[in-house]
Amino acid sequence: MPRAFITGITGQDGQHLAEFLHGKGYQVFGMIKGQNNPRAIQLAEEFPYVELIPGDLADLTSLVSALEYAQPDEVYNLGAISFVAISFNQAELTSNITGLGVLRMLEAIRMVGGVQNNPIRFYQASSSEMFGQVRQTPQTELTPFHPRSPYGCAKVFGHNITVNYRESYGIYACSGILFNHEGPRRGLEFVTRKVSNAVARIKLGVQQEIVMGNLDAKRDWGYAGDYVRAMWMMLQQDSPDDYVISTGETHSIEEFLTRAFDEAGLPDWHQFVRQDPRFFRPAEVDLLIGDSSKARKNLGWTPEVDFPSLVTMMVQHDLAIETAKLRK
Ligand code: GDR
Repeated sequence: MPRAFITGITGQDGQHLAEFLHGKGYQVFGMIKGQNNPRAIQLAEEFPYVELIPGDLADLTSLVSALEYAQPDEVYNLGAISFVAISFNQAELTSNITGLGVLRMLEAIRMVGGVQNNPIRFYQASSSEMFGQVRQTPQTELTPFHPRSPYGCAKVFGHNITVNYRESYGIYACSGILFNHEGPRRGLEFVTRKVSNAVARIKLGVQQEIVMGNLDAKRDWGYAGDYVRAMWMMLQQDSPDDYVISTGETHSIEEFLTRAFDEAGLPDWHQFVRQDPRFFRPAEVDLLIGDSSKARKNLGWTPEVDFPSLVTMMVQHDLAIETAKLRK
């Protein structure tokens, strides 16, 4: 039975990946931080097959212990302070966890190594936020980085140190440059889920408006379930490499709003949306669109859920859960 160790197990991608790897016959270990973490209880109920191990990306010793215990074949580093907006207020913490956390994990892998002739394979969750103020469109693995937030800067460090440890020590380390990926498990702080959830609540009469930031930004939005498949595929190749994972389409926040309101059968969104400066960021990433032809060619990866289906999936999910809450 292959063994996988996941950091960021409580997040959207951690959950999708645990489910996917379990389906492939893996024994799945998830790292959980903090004392009495309330998400651990929730996770144990929903994913009883995941064995939780205490550890923290800020603490190298805990990472070494966790790897020694799990003895994984594959490590997926999805743990991060992942909300771009908060990284402006907590820049040092973000740099420590999202950036230096990658270095600590690579050092732990160097120390623990893996069983002989079967070295640990490492996946780093890199991000399209590294492209920031984009230097070319669409963005590929070779597009220069110009991050626009402390989060983006930390991800650039994580990406570069992953490449460096691969080149310096021969670690099987891959960096997946994933563009935005969404779904019903997305946290409510991210724009797509904020909208799908608010739309459901407006439809049911329990919310009156949505307060938002910049509606002009454009993102290449895919479905998280499709994207975790790409992570696994990267670690099954003969040699490690870096890959852009994206749909190749871009849509504005306004387009997302239009589709989401439409899906719920609500009138024009303009009358329900108010903009507030507190949701604007000190520096914005205006346009992202990825060219994932390398992943499509080398890994045989293709996304299965398109933009309209993604919006439908998220709005219908939120309508169902918000309706169930009302019935309680
Ligand atoms: P992003 O995702 O920053 O692209 O990073 P997010 O959904 O937070 O923002 C997308 C865009 O929407 C604009 N926006 C708002 N965003 C939020 N969250 N709330 C609002 O009210 C709002 N109004 C407008 C933002 O300004 C932005 O332009 C995500 C994260 O998952 C990262 O961790 C990941 O690396 C990248 O995607 C790929």
